[in-house]
Amino acid sequence: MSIKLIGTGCLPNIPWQDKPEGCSAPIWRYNENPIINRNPIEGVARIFNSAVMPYENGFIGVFRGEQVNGIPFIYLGRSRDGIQWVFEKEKIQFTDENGKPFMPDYAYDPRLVKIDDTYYIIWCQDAYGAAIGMAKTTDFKVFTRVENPFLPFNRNAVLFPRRVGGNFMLLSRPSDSGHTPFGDIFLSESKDMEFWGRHRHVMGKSGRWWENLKIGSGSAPIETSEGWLLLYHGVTNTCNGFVYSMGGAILDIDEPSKVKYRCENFLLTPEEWYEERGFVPNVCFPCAAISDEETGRIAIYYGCADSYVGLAFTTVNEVVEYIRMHDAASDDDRSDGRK
Ligand code: BMA
Repeated sequence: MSIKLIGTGCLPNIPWQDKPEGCSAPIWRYNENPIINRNPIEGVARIFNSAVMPYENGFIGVFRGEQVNGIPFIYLGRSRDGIQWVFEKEKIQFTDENGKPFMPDYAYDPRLVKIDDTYYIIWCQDAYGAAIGMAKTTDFKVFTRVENPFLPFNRNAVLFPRRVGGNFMLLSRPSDSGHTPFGDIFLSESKDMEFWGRHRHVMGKSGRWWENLKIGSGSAPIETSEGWLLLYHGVTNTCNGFVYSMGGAILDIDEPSKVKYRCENFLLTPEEWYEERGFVPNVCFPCAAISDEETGRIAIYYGCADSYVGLAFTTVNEVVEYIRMHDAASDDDRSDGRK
C-alpha cells in the first residue's frame, strides 16, 4: 500500500541517506551522527532537543542550548543542508506584544511549527511552575510572545501544522514540577491561539516495557493519507534511571484525539554511544521531522543523551506501514478521550 504525505510540500534538498543493507528497523540513523557536538557556541555547553524547518533555500532551527551556567535558552541556527549548522551567538530575544523585551527565566525543548505564514515556537519555561511558553515570528528577527496556553505544570507541547475543524490544535503533557514519573498526551483546541479548551485525552503510557512510565509528543504531527503521524517519546524506568525511546502512532485526521494505530515496538531506542553516553544517558528525544512529499522521505531530528543532536531517516510508507503492522492501540487509545 502506498501512503502519501499531505501538504508537507516538496523538499528535494531534504537531508537523506538510503537505508543500510540488512537494516530491519523502520528508522535508521545518519551515519555521521551526532550532527551537533558539544560546546557548539561560546557560552553554550550542549545543544540537544531542538527543532528545524525548511526556510528560504535552506533550513532554520530553534535549538535548546544549555549555557555554561546550566540554564537552557533557545538559540537560532541556519543551515544550507540541514546538517551543518551556523548558530547565532546570542540567545533568541523574545518581546511582548508592544515590542518590549520579555524573556522567560529559562526555556527548553523548543518545537517549531509553521501555520499559514507564521512560525510558532513552543517550549517549556517557568510560569510560577514549569509551564508551556510560546512565541511567533514571520521573519526570524522579531519573536513576539503569545500568551502561555496552560497553567503549570506542563512541560511538553507541540502544535499541529494546520487547523483541524477550524481550530488550532495543541498536544501537551500535564504533569508535576519535577522529572515527573507519569504523564499522558492530551489534545487542546483554540480559535485564536490564546484561549485553549475542549481538552481530550489522546493516549497514555502503556503496559509495554519501553513506555510504561510516561510519554510525550515529539515532532509536530505529520499529515498523511492514513492520518496524523505522531512521533513521540516513551519512557521506562530502570535501576539506573529513565530510558527514553521513540514511539509512533497514527491519529485520526479529523478527530486527532482518536488513535487509529499505535506501535507496540519502539521505533528507535538508545544504542549508539551518543545516545547511551552523555549528560543524561539513554535518551532519544524527537523534536522535529521534515519531509518531502514527492519521495515520501522523512528526516527526524532528535536529542541524544541531553548532549547532542542526531538525525535519523525513514519514509512515510515504511514507518506508517510498520506502525500499522504492529498496532497495539487499546480501546482507550481509540476513544475520543472525553470523560
Ligand atoms: C525530560 C525533559 C527533556 C530531557 C529528558 C531527559 O524530562 O527535561 O528535556 O531530554 O527529561 O533528561
